[in-house]
Amino acid sequence: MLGLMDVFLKNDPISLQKDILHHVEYTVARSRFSFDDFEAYQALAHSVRDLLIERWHDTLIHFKKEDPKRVYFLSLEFLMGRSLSNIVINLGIRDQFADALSQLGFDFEVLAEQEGDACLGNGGLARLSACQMDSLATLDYPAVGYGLRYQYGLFRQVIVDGFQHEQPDYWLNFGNPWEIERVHITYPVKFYGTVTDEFLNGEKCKVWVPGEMVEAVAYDNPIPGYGTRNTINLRLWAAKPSDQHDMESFNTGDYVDAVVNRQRAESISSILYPDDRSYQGKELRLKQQYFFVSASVQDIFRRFKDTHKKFDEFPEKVALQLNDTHPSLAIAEVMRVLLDEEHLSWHRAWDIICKIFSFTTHTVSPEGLEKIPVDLLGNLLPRHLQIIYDINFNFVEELKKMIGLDYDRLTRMSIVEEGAVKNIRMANLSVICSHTVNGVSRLHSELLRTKLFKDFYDLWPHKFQYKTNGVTQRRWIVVSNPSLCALISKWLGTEAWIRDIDLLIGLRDYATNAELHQEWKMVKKVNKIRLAEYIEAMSGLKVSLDAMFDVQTKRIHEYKRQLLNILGIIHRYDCIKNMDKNDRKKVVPRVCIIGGKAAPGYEIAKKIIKLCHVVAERINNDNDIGDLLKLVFIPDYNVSVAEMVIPGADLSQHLSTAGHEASGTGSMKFLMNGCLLLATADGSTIEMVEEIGQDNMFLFGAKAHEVVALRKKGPTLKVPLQFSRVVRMIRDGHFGFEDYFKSLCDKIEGTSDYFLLGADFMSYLEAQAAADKAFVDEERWTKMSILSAAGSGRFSSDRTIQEYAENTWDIQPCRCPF
Ligand code: DL6
Repeated sequence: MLGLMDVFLKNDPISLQKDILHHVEYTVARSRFSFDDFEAYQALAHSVRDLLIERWHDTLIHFKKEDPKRVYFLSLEFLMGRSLSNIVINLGIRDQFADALSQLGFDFEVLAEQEGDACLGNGGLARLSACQMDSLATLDYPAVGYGLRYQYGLFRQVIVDGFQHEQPDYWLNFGNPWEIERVHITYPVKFYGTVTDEFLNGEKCKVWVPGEMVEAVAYDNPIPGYGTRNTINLRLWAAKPSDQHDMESFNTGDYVDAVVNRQRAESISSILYPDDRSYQGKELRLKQQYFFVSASVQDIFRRFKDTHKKFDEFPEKVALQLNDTHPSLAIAEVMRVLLDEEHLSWHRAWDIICKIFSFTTHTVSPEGLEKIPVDLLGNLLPRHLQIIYDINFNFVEELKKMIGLDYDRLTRMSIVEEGAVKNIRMANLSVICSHTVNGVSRLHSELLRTKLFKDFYDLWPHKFQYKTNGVTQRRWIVVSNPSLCALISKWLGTEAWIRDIDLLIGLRDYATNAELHQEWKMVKKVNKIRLAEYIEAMSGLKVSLDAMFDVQTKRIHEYKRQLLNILGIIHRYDCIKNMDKNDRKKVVPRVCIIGGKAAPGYEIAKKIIKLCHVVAERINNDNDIGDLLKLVFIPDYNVSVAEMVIPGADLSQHLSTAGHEASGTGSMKFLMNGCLLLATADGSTIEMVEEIGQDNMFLFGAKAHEVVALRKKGPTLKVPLQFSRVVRMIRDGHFGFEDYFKSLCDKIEGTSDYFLLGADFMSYLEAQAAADKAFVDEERWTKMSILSAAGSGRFSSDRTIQEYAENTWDIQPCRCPF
């Protein structure tokens, strides 16, 4: 019988159409003679999914046969966005499907737009996980991703009168063709209860008698690689009531209450926490963490035990990657299983732990490190708390032997934080139990070694590494910027760069080629038109294509300094207002675009969004200004919006106060798309400058090592008059809402200017002026743009993943035969 692959090898559009129509009729249950774009999308997605499943099965069978060491990537967040376009490109079948569809009277791009975003994550960390899954599959690594299948993803941002409102994102409303529900792959997950000592074969052992049980059901999401048959699994867990859940209530006769209680079990996987920086000891959050960790660990043990008897082989077959501290309960859980269920000695179990875990932190600030109140943990997971205490006891005893009775240091390094509220420090647990601790850029790693984890670095320097983040060029060029993709392939004479991004460097040879310049500018123009149309459709604002499209899109945070951008815009507006006609002719027109979500409880961030709107309102309606300056806030910034905004940007801003952005990945997407960067020397930007050269980026601001000294200067720190003037304009009600913005202004004046907006303001304005100057010199700008893309190869997640595989996980590719 012909497999679907054979159909493609024959490149047979009729078979494809038949297949799509079959799904229209039997999967979507619409008449094949009458179906709309959304139904066509659903049918198309199911046709593609059939292909995906074939490859996925082959890969899983191949992995099972070869039994390589696998990496298990544990992450509480995956920001996948849309899947269709990415999948057909990775499978190499986009054009065949597009042809087949056009003969049916449908446009592939229009159907792709029907898909909603899977927003199962907040920001950088979550999108990084998605990019890394793509690279793991493409590079043929035997990997499994594990996470949570939230019913409500990240909130939708709606702007009402300039204020952010949050609406629930029930993304599963219209079904999700990319997941496969595995009703037979379920595991019980236990909570609460008590721990007792019992004797087994004369040995004392711990028995955890849980007070609540919930079922974890697997939903598999196949992730195809590009240019390979390998298709790996992202397994997300959903919570369902267990048959044994709260049997007490049934027995006591309150049937309705008992059913309601059972439903409550589902709430564990119902909602994603919408704050990407702080997690206050919430029981539900802890339950989510343990729920996905417990199910994943059971799954990993089941797979291992299918083919292995001896646990000494465990580290040869299993690498467990902790994506930040969110999954770090896995350490206590693996220990518990080895001790209490597999009855290994503490010594053997601990030896295994130290060989299998690696930890990556995505945080710079000590306040960002997770802590769990001991009372909360002890109540929810009593046995795990005991294990963590035991790990800590052994660690502190060893530490005393190494460093003596240095109580300050012992206190700092302990997993347990004493105080009014006693806490478990999840980062300390992760560092102590992992063989490798990774930062996400060189600067981040330096900050980890000298500040955040200095005590640990002094003890175990060999544990500390870094892997500068990367993003996948499949999503961020091939899918989102098809014209640039075609242009790059044409000039490099090959599509091989899609798998081997180092080839992009070849563009340098044509950086001054007039023909490439023409084509490069044309591609940018096409993308600017698309973005301008989106802006008009969304806000009614018409923007000039001749203006510089200047973009800052990312989560709204004080440290990311969207406020600096807005103050700069007010300054620009103020200058233009005070110019005579002749000077106005020299102004470089700008369309300033800002976008991003503020965590629902983050008041200052919400005020920044409102300020952006009131300033936009004033500028955009000032006829005296015209096309010289426009300001647009793009609501509900997510992966698909990013795919449209990034290719259309001329300039992108990355303004974090140096030393506060662990890496930054948005900048990498802009760079790959030939967008020029205006940035501080922070996170991975420092490495970008090294790749593309200082002349091709607009760098400004204090360096990380200068920031501390500047802060110390405090009240004696002089801020420029220009800065005081724009803040005064806000305070004086130039844009209205002066009472509302008072606290925002208070935050950036005098000693309260923690993120140093005032100190960096002049340098920022100078960088902006340099960008203006470069923009009017088209040839120079285009050359800089080509060199930016050419030098972006190092920032592919393929490079990051290869480094993890070789230096952290010790895994080998395992390629499925075609
Ligand atoms: O490593 C991915 C990404 C970095 O690029 C950003 O610099 C960093 O802020 C971000 N962190 C988070 C919050 N995470 N936690 N925990 O998304 O990670």
